[in-house]
Amino acid sequence: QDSILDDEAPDYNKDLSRPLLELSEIYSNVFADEWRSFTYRKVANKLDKLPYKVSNAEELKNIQGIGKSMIAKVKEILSTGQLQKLENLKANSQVQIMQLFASVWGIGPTVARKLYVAGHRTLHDVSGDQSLSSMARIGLKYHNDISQRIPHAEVTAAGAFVRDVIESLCPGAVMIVGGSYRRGNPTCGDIDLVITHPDGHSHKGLLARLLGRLQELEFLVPFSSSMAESSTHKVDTYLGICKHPQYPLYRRIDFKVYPKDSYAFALVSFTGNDVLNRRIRYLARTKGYKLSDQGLYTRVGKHKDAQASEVSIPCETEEEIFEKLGLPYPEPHQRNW
Ligand code: DCP
Ligand code: MG
Ligand code: MN
Repeated sequence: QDSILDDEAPDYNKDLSRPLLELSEIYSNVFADEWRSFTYRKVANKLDKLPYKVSNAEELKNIQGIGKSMIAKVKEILSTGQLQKLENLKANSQVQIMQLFASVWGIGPTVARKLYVAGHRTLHDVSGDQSLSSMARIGLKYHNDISQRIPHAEVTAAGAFVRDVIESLCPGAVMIVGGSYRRGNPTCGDIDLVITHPDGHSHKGLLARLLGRLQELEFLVPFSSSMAESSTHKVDTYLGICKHPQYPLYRRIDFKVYPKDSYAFALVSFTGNDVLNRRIRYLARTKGYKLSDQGLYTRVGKHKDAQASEVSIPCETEEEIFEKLGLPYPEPHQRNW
């Protein structure tokens, strides 16, 4: 069993994990093969966490989740220093262009392929395409800025900025910066905010007011689209672009507002990482539960598609959730699977 409590290991195996991560990106962006992409990323994360340098691929045989074909790939990297399959893909100009297109916020693999097929070869070409969604337009406009990683300190500052505004609009509301920031990563791809109010009702309608105020303060780029906004009875979501007044670059920011009953589940889900989420959701399934960002539900019946109960098992803290799943509690910095 993998220990979920391992502290971060130094980068002993970056030379092995880097090509696997690159393949993961290509599988997602070019082939829209999310399953294969995920498998490569999962194995790369595992290699990164090993407390020793792998010198013989056979050593990996006993690690759960590393199968024969991955071992063959590690073997190839160890003996030749590269992965021929990856080198071939990277040398292919269609692959390069589709990866570039798919790196734009608001452009997924399907649209990237469509744009390529329509004859576009550069981002400049793409910017003239009339079929682009409004999100893709914003994504293109800020592409250079939002492609940069965000230093930890800037995420802290952006979080504090939003927290102050929330406090002024809705005293007592709670906001936690989740995602890679909460896991302690030195840089982040975006800013993930998870918000609630402990009184159980004041969170309602908060997101719209917050977004309005943040736009007035010119922290948020005014932008709305059906891709950026969604609401269910349990969660209000907004995906946007922001800029802290004291920093030069525009950044991607995600807002999630939950009722208090779901907050602990939302925190687990939006702290991640994604590999941990899949893992604990799978574990929950094997124990007769369904775990989501909104709750932990008991399944009625044994079948794979068995209905989940309507009402969640109450958990006020992340600790309680891990306890219900029978897992030791991992601190956020121990969730870099
Ligand atoms: N998440 C998930 N599955 C996905 C995407 C996200 O479970 N396919 C969860 C886990 C992530 C969290 O949401 O940790 C935030 O998503 P991000 O895409 O912002 O990822 P991170 O914050 O982990 O990393 P980054 O630094 O790239 O933003
Ligand atoms: Mg993030
Ligand atoms: Mn995010």
